[in-house]
Amino acid sequence: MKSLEGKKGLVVGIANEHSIAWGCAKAFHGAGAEIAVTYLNEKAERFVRPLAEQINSPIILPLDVQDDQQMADLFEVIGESWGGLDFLLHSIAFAPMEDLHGRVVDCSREGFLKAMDISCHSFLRMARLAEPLLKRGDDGGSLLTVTYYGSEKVVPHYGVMGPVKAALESAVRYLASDLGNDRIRVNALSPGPLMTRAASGIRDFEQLLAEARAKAPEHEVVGIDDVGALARFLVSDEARFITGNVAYVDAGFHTVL
Ligand code: 0WD
Repeated sequence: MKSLEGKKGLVVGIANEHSIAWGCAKAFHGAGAEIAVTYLNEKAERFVRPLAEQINSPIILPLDVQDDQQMADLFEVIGESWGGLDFLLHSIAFAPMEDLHGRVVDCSREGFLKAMDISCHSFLRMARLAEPLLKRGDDGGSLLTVTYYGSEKVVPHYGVMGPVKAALESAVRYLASDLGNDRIRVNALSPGPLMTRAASGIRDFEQLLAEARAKAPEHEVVGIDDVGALARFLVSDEARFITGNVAYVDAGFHTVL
């Protein structure tokens, strides 16, 4: 039997075939899970729908996490169609370019709040809506988000996303504590740098990739399938005692100076 056979999961954050969320969705599907997929807007739908169809997604819906009604509708459809949910992946981030490209000390209040809202608080909102659906299963369920090492150390040009990811990682620990009694597990994946649309907003990203390859103990950079493999394990029953973690998949980069 495949490790996720019979499980149902929601994947938020596929923009195109380079997205980390797509690597995870493929891994979940390959392990036997049924996957609901969202796309940000009409423009994104063009790229996301064909991918969702490749993995036979029975639920393909729009979701801009800033739109509370859209998020409520999504979870309602999931509840009606599936009667429950086993896991979800939140793989989204956003910061306005002018704030991302400046010094953190100059970041505007509006930019900071928007980055926090989309990249961090949206995970809490999703957890709250998912909670009653996850509780319907015998063994709780699992929530995953995606963070980056720039939360911990100052990474050139990561800017305001550093403090935002630090808040996200802390939120993971508090959510794990809040939801643990219901056996709902909460973890963050922390991949090394990967060339995606989100990454293209970071200045000198090529340099970050080169440095990761040069310094990481394994002298490699990871791909979306490597992140997918970790995500597949973390949402599986085999990971039932793993919660509140930041799980690195970065060829060891975070361990070296
Ligand atoms: O090196 C990297 N690429 C790393 C990314 C290393 C470590 C972590 N991450 C994180 C990112 O910070 C993010 O949290 O992984 C997550 C996924 O990012 P990604 O796969 O690198 O990037 P991408 O394929 O662009 O997916 C992020 C998507 C958005 O894409 P665009 O390109 O349109 O910004 O997040 C989605 C959107 O699809 N997104 C939203 N979804 C719903 N509502 C919203 C929103 N308001 N804003 C952005």
